Amino acid sequence: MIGLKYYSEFLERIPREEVSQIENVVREAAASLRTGLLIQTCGSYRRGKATCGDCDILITHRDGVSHEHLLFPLVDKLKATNFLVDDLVYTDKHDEEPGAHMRYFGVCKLPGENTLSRRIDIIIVPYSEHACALLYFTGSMLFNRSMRQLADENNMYLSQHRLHVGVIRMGRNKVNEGRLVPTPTEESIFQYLKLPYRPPAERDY
Ligand code: DCT
Ligand code: MG
Repeated sequence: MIGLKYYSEFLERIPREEVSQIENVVREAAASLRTGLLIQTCGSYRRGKATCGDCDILITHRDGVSHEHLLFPLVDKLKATNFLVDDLVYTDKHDEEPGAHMRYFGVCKLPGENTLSRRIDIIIVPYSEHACALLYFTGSMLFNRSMRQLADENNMYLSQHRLHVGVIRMGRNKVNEGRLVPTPTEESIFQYLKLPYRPPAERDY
């Protein structure tokens, strides 16, 4: 129903300047709730595209705890100013699979008469998962698929949460989960996969 309500608006690409304005609204609201949050717009925006289909915002905190219990107050704050206008997915991590990210997928609109309603995704992750989440959320989808396949072929497991090495598979089943390795940066994930680092702009496929 929401897709139909905004059908023609969602067909419009978002100029990157507007994505950056949307990011700033979220940044200011988040900063009024907590200090020191890391807020980064990922997806096609981070890959340097001139226009984006939506706004993919990743939030974490270096101290490893201040990201907790942030999503609901942040969404409330953004609704109070009528920036968020409709919800699509709004979940606490306990709702679905254990350890799933806190996420809000919805619709936002910058103030003004001539602004369009835009799709916005906000994901909040613990700092230990930041690099894997950043890599995933930056995409592209095709690039993610290739990275995961390469991980599989090298007895590893890569997800939006973590990287495991020494995984043993029988066909598609994992018979041994292997070992979780620290991934402090995106570069570290490329290193495990023995790949030269690729900046976001070179991750379309
Ligand atoms: N993603 C993925 N697999 C999916 C969907 C998404 O790996 N099935 C990842 C890759 C990109 C990131 O999430 C954000 O998704 P989108 O916003 O759909 O893609 P985008 O590259 O930002 O493109 P768009 O400009 O259309 O938003
Ligand atoms: Mg996107």
